[in-house]
Amino acid sequence: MQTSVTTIERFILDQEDRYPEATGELSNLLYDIALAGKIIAAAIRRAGIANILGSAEAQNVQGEEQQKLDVLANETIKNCLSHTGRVCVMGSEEEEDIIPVPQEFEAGKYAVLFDPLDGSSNIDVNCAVGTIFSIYRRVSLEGRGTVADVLQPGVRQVAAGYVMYGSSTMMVYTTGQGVHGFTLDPTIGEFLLCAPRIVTPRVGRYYSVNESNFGRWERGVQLAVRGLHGDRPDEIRGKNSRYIGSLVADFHRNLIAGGIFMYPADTKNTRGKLRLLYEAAPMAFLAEQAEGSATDGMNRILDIQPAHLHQRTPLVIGSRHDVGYVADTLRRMQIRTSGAYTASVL
Ligand code: AHM
Ligand code: MG
Repeated sequence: MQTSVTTIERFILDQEDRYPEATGELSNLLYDIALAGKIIAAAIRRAGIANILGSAEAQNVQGEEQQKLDVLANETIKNCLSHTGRVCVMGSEEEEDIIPVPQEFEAGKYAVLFDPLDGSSNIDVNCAVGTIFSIYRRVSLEGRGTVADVLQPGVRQVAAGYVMYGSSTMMVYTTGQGVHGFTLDPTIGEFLLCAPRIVTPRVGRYYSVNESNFGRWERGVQLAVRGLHGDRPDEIRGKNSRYIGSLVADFHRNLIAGGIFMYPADTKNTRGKLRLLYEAAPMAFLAEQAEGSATDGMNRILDIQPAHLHQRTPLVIGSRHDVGYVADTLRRMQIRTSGAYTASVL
């Protein structure tokens, strides 16, 4: 039996030791999120037995049906973060407005955005789901946080990550010094370091996209996906298809094995489906820190200035070479349709 292990707490503290100016607040905030992840993981594991699956009466702000576990996960994260004095304001996929910390608690210097349980439609078929989080330093000077604290471009994130509830529970995060992965050992209730400094392959093995939307995509996207199929061997080597429909799980697989995940805009979701602030931006921070990249097709996700909390964006994310291929294809099509491109790309 292995007796020397690195817990997430020790790893975070060791990293912080390298920065004499660090106050420990961000470390503690990450540890608060890890605790929320453990509580949510325990609830998910019990879900089938306790028969608490199924829809709550409410719908969320996007008009989608909420699962009971979405509500539980949302409340758990708020409870774990509100009282610590480290956070001034939160934003959640499950709540229409920003969530300033309640008056009875001290307001801290961080703004936290989260998707409490992404991919929740997968829960009742026992597939992996996840919690996604994104942390910014506040920009307002005092008091409860404001909307300006959460509407910051992804490039200003100080930390981001996810907890994946799969065959095991994993927490993966970055504070801008690489991406690190931890597996929850349920016997001791601790996240243990299992993947320090994850680097994603430059060229991926997989492509992940909901192809039932093919007929609703613009032509450039259709061309790019055909290339990923292997129809354009002069441009890119064909890849294998993998799609769960759970961003955290699809992203995680591609991060480790190499691949590209896309959720482009289509005629139904004209601005894309995924949300910029608590889905695309944190994943983009992780992808870049793992030497991959993330765009909305052509532009870097981390540079987008958000206009509102639940803003959507197209997302193309993963292995650097493959994300670049999609951007090149879209650019070529754009030039072509504007008349400036003469060579055939079809
Ligand atoms: P959710 O936040 O309502 O759970 O939806 C987000 C999920 C992502 O996890 C996943 O990538 C995407 O929706 C799948 O969408 P689709 O079923 O249209 O392929
Ligand atoms: Mg979501």
